[in-house]
Amino acid sequence: MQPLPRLIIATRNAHKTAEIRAMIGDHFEVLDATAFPDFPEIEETGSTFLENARLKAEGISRCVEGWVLSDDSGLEVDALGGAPGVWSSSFGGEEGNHAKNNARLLAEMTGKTQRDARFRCTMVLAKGGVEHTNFSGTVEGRIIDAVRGVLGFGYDPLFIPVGYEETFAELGDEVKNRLSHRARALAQASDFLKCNYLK
Ligand code: ITT
Repeated sequence: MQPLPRLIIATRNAHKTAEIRAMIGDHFEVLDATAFPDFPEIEETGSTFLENARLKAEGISRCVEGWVLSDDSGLEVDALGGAPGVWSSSFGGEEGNHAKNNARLLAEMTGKTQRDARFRCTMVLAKGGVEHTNFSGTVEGRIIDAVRGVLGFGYDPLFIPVGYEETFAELGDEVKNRLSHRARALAQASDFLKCNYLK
């Protein structure tokens, strides 16, 4: 049997990698930056998801052979003018602290009747330090007023996707990976790689 083509994900977020692997692991050997201790820490200085996704994909693809896929993602809440957006991972004051992020979101949403929100994911495919193409996906939903569920990560316990009555943290990966922002961006990236490069 042929070995699977390797796809490096420019992330240190194990939850993202697990979701991506669950969705395309039959077609690609999915590795992330945690498998390469020498990879640099990429500073996310962009002001859009695309700029940050580009920084991560281009930066990591300078250090490794083959295709690199980045994922910059976050939550946009209409009543907060699109916040936390690109600052989703540090909204609560401490990078990657999901409990603090959720606590701040709940505080900001207190008393708000407009609860519409969406997750957005932008992915960049790069090779040799150069972006080749990019893809985006969103999933619409609403923010509830107390955390529910223990599955997933980040803002999942506060987000109910349109058409459901449970949060992503209650629905779990099988449902989330069918309709999430990440699933929608990844389907395009995966089709692109399969059609153009992995014959
Ligand atoms: P990398 O930069 O290493 O990929 P990160 O977690 O810092 O990891 P981002 O800068 O893209 O990644 O920030 C993503 C944040 O957005 C994440 O920490 C969550 O707070 C939120 N987020 C993104 N996707 C999510 C999802 O599927 N479910 C819940 N929260 C999500």
